[in-house]
This record gives sequence, structure tokens and C-alpha cells, in this order.
Amino acid sequence: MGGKSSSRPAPPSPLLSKPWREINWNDKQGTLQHVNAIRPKTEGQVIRILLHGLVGAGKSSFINSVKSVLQERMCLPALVANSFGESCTKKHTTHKFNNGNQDTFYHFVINDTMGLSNDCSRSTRNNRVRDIEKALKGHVSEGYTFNPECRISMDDPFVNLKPSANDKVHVLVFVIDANKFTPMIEKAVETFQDIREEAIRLNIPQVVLLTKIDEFCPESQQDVKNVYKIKTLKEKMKEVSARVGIPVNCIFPVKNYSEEMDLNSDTDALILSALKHILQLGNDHLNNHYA
Ligand SMILES: Nc1nc2c(ncn2[C@@H]2O[C@H](COP(=O)(O)OP(=O)(O)O)[C@@H](O)[C@H]2O)c(=O)[nH]1
Ligand SMILES: [Mg+2]
Repeated sequence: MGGKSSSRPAPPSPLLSKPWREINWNDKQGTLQHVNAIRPKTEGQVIRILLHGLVGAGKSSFINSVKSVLQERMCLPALVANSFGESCTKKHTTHKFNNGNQDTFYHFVINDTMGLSNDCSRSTRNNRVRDIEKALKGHVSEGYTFNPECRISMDDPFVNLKPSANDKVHVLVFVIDANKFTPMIEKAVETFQDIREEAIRLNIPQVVLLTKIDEFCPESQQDVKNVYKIKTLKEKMKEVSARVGIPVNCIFPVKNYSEEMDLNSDTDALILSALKHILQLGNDHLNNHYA
């Protein structure tokens, strides 16, 4: 830092010669079968995934991307935030995923949560943390409309006082834009930690989805298959791990579908790989706590 140096500027960070994680890039059908085989032991039980993150992090896009990959065609991005970064997700909605032949569903569901902006007030953040704690425990029913100004009251008709195993969350996912993970989001990181504390109390596993890697590193935009060879991305994952407190092996970089018209097999493979690990963690939690 500072000081005069006669040495030449460092060359751009090269790719590692070998990827540091293995991804099955060429067998989508095999991975889909694997994803389909991750199912709870109890008939009718689903693995419930809860997404949390700042507005614009890519939560809705991830849901749309998973839908598109599983249905093997691009799904309409019905829920993506507008260009002002306003959160579209106020109603508690459970997203289900059917496979190609429409009437059978995968054994998992995803709930989105209302995104926070980084500059929102302490009381808004506290309200969100309390709401998410209730959602983790299964108290928030389908159709509840989140209110940024106040937390959920246990008297609300949309509060489920006696949640079943199916209503509870089995894996918590923090969705983080790789480009925006700077010291500037200190407050958001504090909120993640508050939410994590409750998840830890409930033994709910937590993972991070690191989104928009196509914007973060041009090497991945050129070829998604480079993802685990990019040094700067590995460094970013370590930084997220250190600050959020989630181990690197529970952090998954993804590129969501955002502008494309057609699916891309490498983008699919990365999304499916993240989904597979999330489902395995959720299913392990179910087997360990409800079997
Ligand atoms: N380039 C790129 N854009 C993305 C990615 N994920 C989301 N986006 C875009 O980021 C914006 C916010 O995404 P959205 O899913 O609505 O964020 P949410 O508020 O967390 O639900 C939208 O314009 C998306 O198209 C990604 O992986 N790469
Ligand atoms: Mg959204």
C-alpha cells in the first residue's frame, strides 16, 4: 500500500490450472435424477427452503432459474424486481416445482422473503429478523402480507400457531450479490448474523448463494465452466465465509437466468449443483430431527 515501487503492476489474476470443486457439467439428466431422489422419508413431507437477502440480490431470479432448469424451458420472470430495486415480494408465497410432465412435483418448496434495502432503519431490520424467525418455525401461513413497518403479530389470522414439520423451514439460504459484498453492507451482514443465531438455535442448516458471478468475473461470463478456477471468486467466497460465518463448503456461486431466451447447459449445471447441495442439507436436517 502507498510507497514508491519500481516493480511493474501485477498481471491480471490467472485462472487456476485445475478447478477446486468438481461439477458434473455434461450429465443434466443424471443430476436431475439425483435431485429427484433427494426426498424425505415421510410420505407427503417436503423440504422447505427459505431465501433471505437484500433487495435485488437475485432471490426471485433464483426461483425462476430453478423452475426453468427443472421444466427444461425458460419460465417467465414474473417476480423479478424492477429497475428501482424495489422488493416485489410482500406476500408469503410457497413456490412448488413440477418436472417436465407437469403433474408430478419435486419434493421441495421455496419461500422467498421480503428483501431489505441496505439503508433501512434499525427497527425495520429488527422487524424483519423477528418475522424470519417466525417463518423458520413455520408460523407464517401462505398469503401473509409482510409489512415493512411492523413485525408479525401472533394474533394475526395468517399466523399458524401449531406448525407441522411440513410448515417449518429445513434449510436457510442467504442470497448475496457477489458484486455488492463490500464493507458497505455491514448492516445487512449484522442482520444475517441475527437470523443465523435463530437458525443455529433451531439446528437449521444455512448456506449462501453467491449470485451474479457473470458480472463479478468476466472469466465466468466467457465460460461458466471456469467458475471454480477463478482466483478472485475463491477469495470472495472466503471473505463472505469469514464475515457471515458460513463455511466455504456451504457457499455456492451461481449465475441466474436474467436476460436469456434459451437455457444453457453450463448455467443449468451450476444451478442444479447448488440446488442438490441445498436439498441434501435440508433432507439431512429432516432425517435428524423429524424421523
Ligand atoms: N447478470 C445477472 N443478473 C442477475 C442475476 N440474478 C439476478 N439478476 C438481475 O438482478 C436484478 C434483481 O434480481 P431479483 O431476482 O429481482 O432480486 P430479488 O430482489 O433478490 O428478488 C434483476 O434485474 C435480475 O435480472 C445473475 O446471476 N446475473
Ligand atoms: Mg424478489
